[in-house]
Amino acid sequence: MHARLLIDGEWVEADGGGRFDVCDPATGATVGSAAAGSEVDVRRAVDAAAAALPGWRATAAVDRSKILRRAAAVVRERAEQIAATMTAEQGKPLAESRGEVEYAASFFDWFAGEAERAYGQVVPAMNAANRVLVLPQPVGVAAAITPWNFPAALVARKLAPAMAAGCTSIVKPAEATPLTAAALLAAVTDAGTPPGVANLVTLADPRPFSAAIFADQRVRKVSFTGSTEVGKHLIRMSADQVKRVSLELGGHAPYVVFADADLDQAVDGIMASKFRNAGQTCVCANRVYVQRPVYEQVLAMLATRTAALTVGRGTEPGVEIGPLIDAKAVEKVDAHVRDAVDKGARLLAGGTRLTDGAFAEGSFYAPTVLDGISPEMRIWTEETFGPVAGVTAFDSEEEAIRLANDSVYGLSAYFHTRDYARLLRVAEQLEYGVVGANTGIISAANVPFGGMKESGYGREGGSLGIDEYLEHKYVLVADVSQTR
Ligand code: TXE
Repeated sequence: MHARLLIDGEWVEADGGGRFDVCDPATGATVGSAAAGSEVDVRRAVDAAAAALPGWRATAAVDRSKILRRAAAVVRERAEQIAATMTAEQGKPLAESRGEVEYAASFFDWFAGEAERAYGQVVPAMNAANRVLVLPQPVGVAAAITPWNFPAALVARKLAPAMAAGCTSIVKPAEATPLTAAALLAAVTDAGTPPGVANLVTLADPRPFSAAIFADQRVRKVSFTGSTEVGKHLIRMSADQVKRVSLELGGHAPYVVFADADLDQAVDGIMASKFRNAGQTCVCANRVYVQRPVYEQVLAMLATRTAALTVGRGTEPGVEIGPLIDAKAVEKVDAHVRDAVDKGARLLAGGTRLTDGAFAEGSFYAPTVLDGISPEMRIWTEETFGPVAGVTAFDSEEEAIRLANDSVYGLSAYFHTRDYARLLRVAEQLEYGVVGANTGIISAANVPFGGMKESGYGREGGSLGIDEYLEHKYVLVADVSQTR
C-alpha cells in the first residue's frame, strides 16, 4: 500500500519524490509507505483549496448535502478495506476498526443534514424601517491536523463539517496512519467531491505543515486533535495571523462509582471506557474512584475482568487488546506503572511489557490494574494513554467531585449511581465537556464533543459542530421602506 498526496483531485507524489515507511505496531513489519510531503506540497494544496473555494461555497447546500451522503455510502461500501488498512497500520482489533469506519461514515451523514440546517437569522430591528440579517458563511480554507488513535473518524469529524459549511480543506494525518486517511479521502473523492474541496498532504515530519499553513493568509481555520503540548504550540503559532483554531487535546478522565450503583453496569462501563483501543483514547478512564463500601468488590471484579482480556494482533479473531502505537508509547505506559508501584500502588493485573513469542516484535503491554493510586504518582495527573486502570477509594459525594475535578484536563468524566437527584447534582458539578452517567461510552456524531480547561476549546459534532467552520455575519439593511 502506498499513499500519495491528494491535491486538486489528483493523486500525486511529493515534490522531490520522497516517501516514508508505515509500520504495523503488532509486528514491526513495514506495511506500506506514504509520500513525504514538504512545504511546497502544502502550498500546492492550499492553492487548490483556495481555487476550489468560490465554487464550493456557491454550491447549493442541498447539493453539498447529497455529496456528503454519497461519501457516507462509499465509506460504508469500502468498510472492509478501510478497516483492514486501519488495523494494519494502527493495530486496533478488526472489530474496533469496523466500528470506527461506521462511526466515520456517521459524520458524513450527520453533517449532510447539518448543511441543510445551517440557518441564519432575521432579527427584529430597532427601527421598523430597517432589517437585520445574520448570515452564516463558510470560514474559508480549513486545515485539519489529526492523530493516529482514530485515523478515520477524526478525519471525518473535521472534514465533514467543513464540507457541509462550504469550506475547502487540507487534511494532514498523523505520520503513523496515513494509509487510512488516504483510503477515506479516496472514498470522499469517489463520491463526487469536486477537485480541491478535500486535499490530503502526508508528511514524515509535521512541522513544515504548520509552518506553511499558519503563514498563509488564505487558510482561515485550523482544527487540531492531538497532545496538549502540540496544541499549545499551535495556539502560539495562530497568534500571528489571529487564525481561528479549535483544539481537542489530551484528557484524564475520572470514573466514579458510587456505592448505590449497579456494579455490573459500572464495571462494564470501566472496561469499555478504559480498554477500547488499548486505552489510547482521549476519553478513556484514567482514574477510577470507588466509594469505600463497594471498593473491594469493584476492585476484584475489575482485576478479574482485566486479567482475562485477550491481547494479540488485531487481525486475530477474539483479540480485545491490540498493540500500542509504538515503542515510545510502551515506554511511557511502563514508566507510569513503575512510578506508581514505586510510590506504593499495588499491582492486581498486568504491569508488564509483553515481549515473548508472538509479541516479540510488537509494542504490547499487558492490561493493568493498580490499586491505591495517590496524588504524587504520575498516573494521577498525567494522561497514560495505555491499558492501565488506576483505582482508589473515596467516602463522600463531595470528595468524589473534588477528586474528579482535580485535573488540568477537562474532556470527559463518568460516574455511576442509581440516585437520580445525585445524577443531576454530580453531572452539573463536573468540570468536563463530556459526561457519561451510568455509561462508559459517549461518542456519537449527533452530540457536541469537546473539552474544558487544558483539553482544548471548540466542539465537534452535534448542532454546534458546523459552527466551527462558519462565520456569522450581521448585515443591517437600512430604510427598506423607501421606494424609488
Ligand atoms: O501526539 P502529537 P503524539 C496525547 C497522548 C499521547 C501524546 C503523544 O497522551 O501519548 O499525546 O502522542 C501532529 N505542527 N494524544 O506524539 O504529537 C502530528 O503529526 C503540526 C491525545 O502522537 O500531538 C499528528 O498529526 N502538527 C490525542 C498530531 O499532531 C504537528 C491523540 C498529533 O500528534 C506538530 C494523540 C507540529 N509542530 C495524542 N507536532 C487525543 N486528543 O486523542 C505534531 N503534530
